[in-house]
Amino acid sequence: MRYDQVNVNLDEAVATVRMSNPAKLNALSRTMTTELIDVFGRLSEEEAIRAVVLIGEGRGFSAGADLGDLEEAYRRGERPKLSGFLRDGYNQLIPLIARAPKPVIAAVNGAAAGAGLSLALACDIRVASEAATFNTAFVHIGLVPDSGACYFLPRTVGIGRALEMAITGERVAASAAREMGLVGRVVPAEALEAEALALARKLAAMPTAAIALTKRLFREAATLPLEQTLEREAEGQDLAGASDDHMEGVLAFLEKRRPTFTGR
Ligand code: LHQ
Repeated sequence: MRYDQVNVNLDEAVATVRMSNPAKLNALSRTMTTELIDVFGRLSEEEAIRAVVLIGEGRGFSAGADLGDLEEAYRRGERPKLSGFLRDGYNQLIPLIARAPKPVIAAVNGAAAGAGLSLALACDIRVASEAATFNTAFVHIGLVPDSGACYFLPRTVGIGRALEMAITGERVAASAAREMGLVGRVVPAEALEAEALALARKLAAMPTAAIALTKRLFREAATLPLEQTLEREAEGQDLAGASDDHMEGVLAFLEKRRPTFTGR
């Protein structure tokens, strides 16, 4: 897989996806967004890949929409209708990440702003460098949060903190992000990639099908009443219970040995 602004490294069952436009802190140009859609589409389908790490090249994770893309229109005084831009771009990408049938880890190496923060939020686990910062940014250019931020941010940190972040647009440091549950762990900058990879390798050796079902159940449960959630869990347990990994997990436990999971 060769791209202009994304690098993909495959290492056994783990894929590392590196956004690569460091001069602009990996702002999401149309090119990068299109490439990420292609990458996540392929990685979702690829059964041999059982965990994905998303990281940025250089000192930024992603500064959100590449404001240079629309510069000419703005300079001409045009007020572009942005919905098409979103529908064709981020609105394709975000569900691909959130619904990927395998865990996706955001390794937040630096600034995550605007749609860059949304990208991190769409991932299942966020590991941050001590140098990472988080800001919704949208308000500073007179926009509303997009690319899933309205969905994921309140669900991740609660509506109070989410609104505070969205309305003030203030940058949140890694330690504060950890305290509010925006990221799960914070590690020294130089250890970030190794830590994220180690976590990805660990997850890639776990029951991938059960992880994929868990992701789906959690997303669905966010909008369902209890009884329907219980029913979805029961259906999910039928699927998980029929998996090779369920059989292997139970037998390994009974036989007091380490399980070998295939992801199926
Ligand atoms: C950038 C960007 C950037 C281009 C830094 N684009 N070059 C938007 C529009 C349309 C449709 C609908 O959806 C959206 C969704 C969105 O994502 S809106 C939000 C867009 N993002 C922002 O407004 C964030 C803008 N960036 C910043 O506020 C800062 O750069 C942050 C806080 C991310 C980092 O600050 P610093 O660490 O101080 O870095 P810097 O500002 O010096 O940036 C470094 C370079 O990156 C600089 O270029 P230069 O040539 O001067 O070195 C910036 O111009 C460039 N850059 N973000 N989004």
